[in-house]
Amino acid sequence: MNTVYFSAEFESSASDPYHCPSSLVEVAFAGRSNAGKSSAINAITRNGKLARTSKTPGRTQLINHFSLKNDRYLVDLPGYGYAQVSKSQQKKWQAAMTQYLVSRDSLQGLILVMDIRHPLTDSDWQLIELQQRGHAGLHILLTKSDKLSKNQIAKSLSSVQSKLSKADIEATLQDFSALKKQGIEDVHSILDQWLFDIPLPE
Ligand SMILES: Nc1nc2c(ncn2[C@@H]2O[C@H](COP(=O)(O)OP(=O)(O)O)[C@@H](O)[C@H]2O)c(=O)[nH]1
Ligand SMILES: [Mg+2]
Repeated sequence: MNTVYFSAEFESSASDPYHCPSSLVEVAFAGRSNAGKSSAINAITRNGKLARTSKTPGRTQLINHFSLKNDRYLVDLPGYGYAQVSKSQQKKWQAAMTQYLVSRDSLQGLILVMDIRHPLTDSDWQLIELQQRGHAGLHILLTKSDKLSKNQIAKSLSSVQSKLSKADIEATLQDFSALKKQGIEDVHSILDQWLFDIPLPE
């Protein structure tokens, strides 16, 4: 087990990609508001207070950087798909996400967090399209798996996998539960690959 994730520390909040810290290597987490993104980050870092979790959706509208060692970062992206967000805010989110996902050189991978009961909404697809335009890899967490039976989890995994394949999207996929602390090791090994197995830029 790589314990580096347990020492993650909050570094900065930015309202847009231009104000993000310069980073050598980072992996970002994205997902609909209330999907369970902050809870996933907290479970992965064993820090219940790192990314704020909330029962009220739509609160985190900033790009939050959490530092690991050697200029490696985990990044919490603003949530999306929250009905009460205005059109102009939606446009702003879209512009920021396009800039970040398509153009950020340090971005190695995107972890898309989706509620296992409501995967692949329109806004999830929108994000996948942006990821496809950039160079980062894609890993999908189907979270809140504690809400489903083993059988239902298997069905959801294969349904999402087949929709991605049909759309010609290359991604790795797993179920996850922040509540039951399930799937954490699998995320760690993806992060290990993306953050630490790559040659350092000169
Ligand atoms: N049952 C269950 N609830 C979860 C899980 N992860 C998050 N939640 C709940 O879902 C709500 C939204 O979680 P949060 O992490 O704040 O979502 P975010 O908006 O995507 O960051 C909170 O009430 C969490 O307690 C999980 O794995 N299982
Ligand atoms: Mg959150």
